[in-house]
Amino acid sequence: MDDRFIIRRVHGVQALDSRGTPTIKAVVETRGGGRGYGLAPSGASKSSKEAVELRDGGRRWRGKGVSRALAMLESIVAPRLTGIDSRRQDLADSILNAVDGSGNKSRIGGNTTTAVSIAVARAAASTAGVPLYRYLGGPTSRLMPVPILNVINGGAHAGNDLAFQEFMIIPMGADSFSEAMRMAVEVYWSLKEFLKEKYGPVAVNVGDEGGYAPPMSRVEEALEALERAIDRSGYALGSDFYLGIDAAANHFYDEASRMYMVDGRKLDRGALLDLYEDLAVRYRLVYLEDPVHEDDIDGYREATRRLGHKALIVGDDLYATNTKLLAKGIEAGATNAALVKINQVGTLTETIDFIRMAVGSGMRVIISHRSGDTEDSFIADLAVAVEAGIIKTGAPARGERTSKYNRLLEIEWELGSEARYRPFI
Ligand code: 2PG
Ligand code: MG
Repeated sequence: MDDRFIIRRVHGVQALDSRGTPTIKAVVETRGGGRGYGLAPSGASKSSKEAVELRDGGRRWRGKGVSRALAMLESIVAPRLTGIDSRRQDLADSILNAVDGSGNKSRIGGNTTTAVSIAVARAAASTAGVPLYRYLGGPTSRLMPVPILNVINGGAHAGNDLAFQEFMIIPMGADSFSEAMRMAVEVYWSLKEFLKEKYGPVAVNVGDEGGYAPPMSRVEEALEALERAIDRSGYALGSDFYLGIDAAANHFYDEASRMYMVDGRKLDRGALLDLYEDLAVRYRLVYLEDPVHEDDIDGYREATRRLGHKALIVGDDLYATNTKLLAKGIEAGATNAALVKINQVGTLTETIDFIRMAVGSGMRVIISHRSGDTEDSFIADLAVAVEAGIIKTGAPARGERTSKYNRLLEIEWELGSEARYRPFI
């Protein structure tokens, strides 16, 4: 047995995410001198079905401290992981689930399990002396993801009146990842100029994911601005670029009236789907995430029926990276794509199981950041490892977003002529 891979130490320190909220950084060391870390991100527009973050409550950090989670990590998790082979990700993750025992990670915290699970994978890759995407994906992984960049923020991520949460540009016409990033950044800059001219300097303040948060109140204004920015940069909407939306519809759904509040109007589900259909044609939307409330699986199916032939209809809050929820979605024909966020489920093994199930059913998968994220670039390696072909990780601004893009640029350089880039629609 190769005991270089044996875990000799696991510990955690408190870190901060991009909103200043405490999070966990786990560190795993192996006997062979390998070392891996992992940082847990944190969402703002969460699904009700996500793994539960363990927070202290009380006054300090306004209740958001992680000292209890760190204590659990040191006292319960570390002793159980010490001595196992770091390449046994399945074993490490099943130990995390066993010591948690709650079914939704609420005892030791999904923030704890996410950080530790990532750290185990990195420790094994570092012991083996191979890049993380190679360790996770093997020698054949070479597909770089198409980036979906959220450049106008609304909903729960910004202080404006836009109902939809994310307005995204998709540099589909590029022939490599690095070209895609150049094109996207040029549009991001043109957008800044356009917004400044039209709405004044206040319009180019950025939201949680690095996109601008202009004082707009109608969703069409945001799409119009993206179209103008693409045009100004000398690109064509519908070939070089396409557009995408994460509606995050939970956040503008009114439970009492069962209506959606968009642009100052109350829309029932049918009218909301009509709006998407109209916008999809006019603004070349090929990506629509969480178009309806997370409990309305029929609504997702209806969106897929109406728009699925030309756009990815993506389940985020609907699935919460959970295979049980995905199985229901597959059975119902709810979506043709699924978003993947490791901290929604809390371990890497469960995340990979989710990806396998989704891809096996014919869905596309999109590897995603969280609105509260960190400098940990794990999802960049994951996207290449599983050849997801699509990543969603914010605007090309703010370090917690650029860390993912910069890691992908590095991976593409490492892959050299082996690297591939493919439009997804
Ligand atoms: C989403 C995400 C990431 P949050 O809804 O897709 O963009 O936001 O992390 O706040 O859930
Ligand atoms: Mg979402």
